[in-house]
Amino acid sequence: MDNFSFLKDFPSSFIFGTATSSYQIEGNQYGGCGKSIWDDFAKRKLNGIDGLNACNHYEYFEEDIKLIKDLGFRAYRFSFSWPRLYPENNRELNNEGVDFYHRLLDKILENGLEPFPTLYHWDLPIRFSHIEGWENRDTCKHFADFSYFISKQYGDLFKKIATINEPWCVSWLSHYLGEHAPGKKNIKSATTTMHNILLAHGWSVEALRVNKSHEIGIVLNNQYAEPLDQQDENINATKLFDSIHNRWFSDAIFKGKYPELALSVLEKHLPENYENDLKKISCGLNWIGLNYYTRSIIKFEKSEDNINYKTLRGSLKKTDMDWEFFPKGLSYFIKRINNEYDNKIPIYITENGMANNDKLDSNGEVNDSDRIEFFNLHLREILNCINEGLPVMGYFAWSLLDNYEWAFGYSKRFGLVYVDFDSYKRVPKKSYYEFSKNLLQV
Ligand code: IFM
Repeated sequence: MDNFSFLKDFPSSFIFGTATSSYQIEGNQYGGCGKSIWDDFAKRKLNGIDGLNACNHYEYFEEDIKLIKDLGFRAYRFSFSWPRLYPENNRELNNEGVDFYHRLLDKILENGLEPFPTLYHWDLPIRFSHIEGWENRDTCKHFADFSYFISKQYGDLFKKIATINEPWCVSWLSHYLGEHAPGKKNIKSATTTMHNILLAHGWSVEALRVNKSHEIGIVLNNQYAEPLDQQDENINATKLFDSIHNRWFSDAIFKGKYPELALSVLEKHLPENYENDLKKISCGLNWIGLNYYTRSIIKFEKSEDNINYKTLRGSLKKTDMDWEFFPKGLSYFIKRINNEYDNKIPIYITENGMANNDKLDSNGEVNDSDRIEFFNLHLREILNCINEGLPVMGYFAWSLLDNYEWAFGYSKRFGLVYVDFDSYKRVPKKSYYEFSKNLLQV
């Protein structure tokens, strides 16, 4: 069961690819890159473990693109680093940065891969922290300008583009739970950011379309929520979790409103006249990206902010992040998008994968059989959805390389390719070969 021979059953138009992000792989000591909120957060909260070197993709990108091509993937999802392009302010471009993304895109195209760029994957230039980052609407305006710049500069080199990666992480995880940069724990900051990051998306879509008719998407991370048991208070807590984590973003984007349940606790923290922005936020997408990893078990627990739930881990098989294998959740969200939001919109699984405690064995190989099982289970869910007629068009394995896993530094390995962070040597793992064995024949 744990092999990928069934990949041949996917439609020939289905796109298999892999995903990365700028801060996690590029190495910001290279090429005149500026500092981001993650450098500051790493200094304050992570003992200085930051993305200074990461995988040195800045110098190794040709090898990395070749790895993607040699595996048999057809697309590459990466992100533009805003501080690499505009290190100091929003007017002075770093030409080395401009040149880097030209060389990267040329290499992607030369290798016959489709580029799937993302405009924002969390490396907000540090200068914005002086104006409270995403809590300030001005940051959204600057992001729209940045989006326009990218479209002008590189827009002829790609068709599809995503605005924001995982708005829940940018807002709730970073401003309420405090686990990501800037590390705030404040409900007003979090709610303001939950709105502003969507506004930034809306303004970005508008700016991109001024220049060109791109195929535009946004990437949402959905997490399946299951009540601890069937007691009413746990069921209601689960609904609240779902409303804040998942529905907040998809309701706003597809329906132009926020879910009532989340509003019942968050509305008082939203910016004044927030309703006026919802039209722009729901301005229409060409595709939707879904990142899916796991589920949470939800239990009622009173909190002073009325966020009356606690998330627990269940007892299913777990990854090195302590995240349970729960592949059913993936088909659940594909169906939810299709049934409840838009039954025509093309769906791309823009991230899915697992951290594993990978080590080189005595032959210099990495046998990541658990990752093969993980991919296998999730890809089968997708194939079932396609066979039921759902418009799932592509799948991006997270991630190409072991990389900087945010608050966990370099301790969690998600890659299809093992990285030695001292020598930058890349070693394809068994999961890489399992994909290539099957995809190269398709
Ligand atoms: O590494 C992250 C990525 O940056 C965003 N989605 C989840 C991944 C695993 O945590």
